[in-house]
Amino acid sequence: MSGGSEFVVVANRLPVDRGENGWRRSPGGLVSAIAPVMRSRKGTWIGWSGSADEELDPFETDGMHLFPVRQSAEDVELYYEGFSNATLWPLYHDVVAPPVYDRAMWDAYVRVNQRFADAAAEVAAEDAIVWVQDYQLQLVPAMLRKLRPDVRIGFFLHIPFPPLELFWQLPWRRQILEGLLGADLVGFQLPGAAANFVRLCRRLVDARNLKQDVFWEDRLVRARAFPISVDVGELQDLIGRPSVRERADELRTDLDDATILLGVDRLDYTKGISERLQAFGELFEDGHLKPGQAVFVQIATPSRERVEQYQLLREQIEQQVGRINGQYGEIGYPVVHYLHTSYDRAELAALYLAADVMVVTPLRDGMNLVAKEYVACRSDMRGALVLSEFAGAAAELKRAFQVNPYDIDGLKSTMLAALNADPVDQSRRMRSMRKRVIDHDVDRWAQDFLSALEQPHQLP
Ligand code: ADQ
Repeated sequence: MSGGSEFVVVANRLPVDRGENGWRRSPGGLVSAIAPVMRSRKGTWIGWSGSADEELDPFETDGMHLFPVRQSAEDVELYYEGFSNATLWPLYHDVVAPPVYDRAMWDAYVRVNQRFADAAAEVAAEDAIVWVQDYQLQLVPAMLRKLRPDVRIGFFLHIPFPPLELFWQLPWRRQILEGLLGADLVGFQLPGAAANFVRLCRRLVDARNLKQDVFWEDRLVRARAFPISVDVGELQDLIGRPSVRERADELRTDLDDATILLGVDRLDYTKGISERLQAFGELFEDGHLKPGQAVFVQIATPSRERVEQYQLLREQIEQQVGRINGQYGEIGYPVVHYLHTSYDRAELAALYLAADVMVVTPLRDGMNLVAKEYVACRSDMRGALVLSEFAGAAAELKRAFQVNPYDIDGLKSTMLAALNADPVDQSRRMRSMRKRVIDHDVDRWAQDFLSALEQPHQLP
């Protein structure tokens, strides 16, 4: 049986949040890049509403058809907090925390992926394009192909894809790989991740390949890199607003015109928050900085708060901030301002405008949109970006002050270099990074992926 949508997006979450006056489109580049495609192609977005045990009928909002998939509280615990965020997330991020291998979590992952695949099979029109998003849904491509061999299936992984030596740990490695191989096109952030995938296909399931084309069960599966980006138009609009500029000035005044270093992250152990705070604290200890002269503003969005590793991280960061302020701050001059909260886009844009140095130091990150957002906001060609070599964005933002976040001395000297860079150097670097981000925004990412997916697809 086929439904009526020629274009279907399948993602763990629906692209909407519940506000006081009903549903609102979620902020973020992915939604704004896909929304126009959804409208022009009669698209449907399949996903979870964010509340457990909620039974919702399909509905329409902002010109998008939404098809909710129900999740029980147990599914949320085992499939989402469990297999997705306690197993796959750490495993795919270089095992920076130990992954949990639990059979009940795996069973829930299979069950929930099947529910998403069934929903996609129900709503997709004959020969539809179905675009599956991210690590929570890696089994959906093969499950959907079984139900609906007529549809064209794309999959995009937003996080890193690990090298074979790490992926091999996963007790269900073959099932995950075969799940992905159900797609016609498997997209990654970086060419290295696509290469990891192809190597795994050869070693784990004996697939043949020609460069990044994999031949599997009489089909061609293409692996390609599509580095994701930001909605440059939205950010340009925000920084053009007088209210945002006034807010940036106000932030600078509130911080006594100190030099501002800024971190903006989900509170996640992959983001390297603790390493950057340690390095910053030591700059005071060494006498390179004085209280009142420089401040670190760390914004940390609450994230995955029911997963144990995240609770531990929160305690660790809060203690560390307390220690640094206790040791190096003075009355009226804390050296770190830590805010555990989520902000709206306008406030974030004001923070980006106010920050002299943006510090993005993940231990591993698929891309990292914060780095690109900062660059997109600095049309004044000011500001400096300190960027981890282990963020996907480092492959494109070559003129950032790049750093190995595990190297605390390296972090210290790189932060100092960024703080002391002369305006001409800053502006040269910013100009080159902006060119890349403006030319490769999130619309281009979506178009590149979809045109590759729609290319003729015969076996040679
Ligand atoms: P994330 O790990 O969530 O994304 P990132 O790419 O930096 O990381 O995106 C975070 C987004 O949330 C940004 O748009 C940022 O502005 C926003 N944000 C962060 N803190 C916020 C706060 N306090 N208030 C409001 N908004 C905040 C995953 C992968 C990344 C990949 C993206 C997209 O882990 O590697 O870049 O998906 O593919």
